Amino acid sequence: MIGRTSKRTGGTNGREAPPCPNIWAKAGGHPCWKVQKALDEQGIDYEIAKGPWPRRKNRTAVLEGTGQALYPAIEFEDGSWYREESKNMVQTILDGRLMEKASGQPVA
Ligand SMILES: N[C@@H](CCC(=O)N[C@@H](CS)C(=O)NCC(=O)O)C(=O)O
Repeated sequence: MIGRTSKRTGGTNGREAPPCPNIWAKAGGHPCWKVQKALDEQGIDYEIAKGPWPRRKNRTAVLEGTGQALYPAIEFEDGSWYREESKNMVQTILDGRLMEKASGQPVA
């Protein structure tokens, strides 16, 4: 079951909380886990969306979103996607730049 997280709004300061991403992963896969761990360290709320495994050609959501079939990939609430080599994804997340990747533009 794959669900997109519902939009959450910020607390009393009126600031809207950043979009809450879905991370597409194969549970236990090392690159996926590294990215998940980085999200945890940054306190970023996310949901795991388990994609089809192992059949690459069935991974249509990831394929359509990122133009390739590898996990992990992050789908933002606005429908945009972010996928890089997991070590770059980890760096981006730890630098606090993940939300810059939620462009509103599908990565294609
Ligand atoms: N070098 C890539 C490796 C990504 C990777 O191997 N991901 C695994 C799952 S964690 C995968 O999707 N493998 C594709 C396959 O075996 O079909 C990275 O670090 O992002």
